[in-house]
Amino acid sequence: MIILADLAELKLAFGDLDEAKVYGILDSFVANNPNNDETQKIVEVCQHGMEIVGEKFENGEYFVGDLIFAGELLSDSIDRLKPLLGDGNAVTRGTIVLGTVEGDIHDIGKNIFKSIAEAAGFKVVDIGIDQAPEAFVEAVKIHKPEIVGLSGVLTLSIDSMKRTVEAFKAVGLRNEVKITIGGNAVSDEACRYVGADAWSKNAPDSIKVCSGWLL
Ligand code: B12
Repeated sequence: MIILADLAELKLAFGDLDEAKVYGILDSFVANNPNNDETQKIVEVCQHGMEIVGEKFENGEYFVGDLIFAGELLSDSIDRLKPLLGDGNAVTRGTIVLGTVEGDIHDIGKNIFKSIAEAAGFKVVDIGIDQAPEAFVEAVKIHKPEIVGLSGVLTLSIDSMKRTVEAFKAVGLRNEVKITIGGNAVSDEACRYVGADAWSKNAPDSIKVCSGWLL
């Protein structure tokens, strides 16, 4: 069972970039063998901790080096939790081509989405960060996925996402795939502007949408 006070402490430890404390709390969670829902909750709390990091960066308390450290801390934390997110051996539900759009090098959220999608039984073809529209088109031609996931946290990434969707239209592939966008910058309005089918700032929720598309 996970304890709410520990979750609050985890979020603060993340915001403080207190590595020893973060790992200590995570190790005690893992020792209690949380179920998939509880593990997703823990992932969400780590993500909220990152929001504190973002605020401290904005008000000048943290610098880019701290962001890099925060990124590594979150990635290592997800690695510790990954075995609890599922065995990934379920029947393959479908394929998702995933990448961070052009101009954006953030990949922590993308990697979390990937881990959760794989745990839910999807095959994920991850084409990496800073990927041009043409790279997504090429990957779709090769892997023939049902779904394309575009990740991006910068405000500028919304325009890259739009260019990517337009590239699919230009080669007649837009109606062959469902497109979901995710990352800090997405919203309902951005989704309409981009021409995507769905958006989410929360990986577990978006996996439910992806699963619904394949029913
Ligand atoms: C860590 C970090 C970095 C690290 C990234 C390390 C890495 N490997 O990714 C480093 C240091 C490299 C970095 C660089 C920069 N960063 Co930065 N960074 C962050 C920070 C602190 C956290 C981002 C993050 O990982 N969040 C946690 C993840 C889990 O959240 P998420 O991405 O939203 O993902 C979740 C959902 O959105 C969803 N999701 C994500 N992807 C997908 C995809 C699909 C398909 C779906 C369905 C769902 C989904 O699921 C995830 C899990 O639930 C944010 C602050 C913040 N509060 O977000 C700033 C932030 C994003 N960075 C910012 C900036 C300005 C920069 C730099 C320009 C800094 C600089 N001066 O050089 C550069 C950008 C370089 C570039 N061209 O991309 C700004 C962006 C401002 C803006 N509005 O555009 C922010 C908001 C900080 C700030 N408040 O100013 N950054």
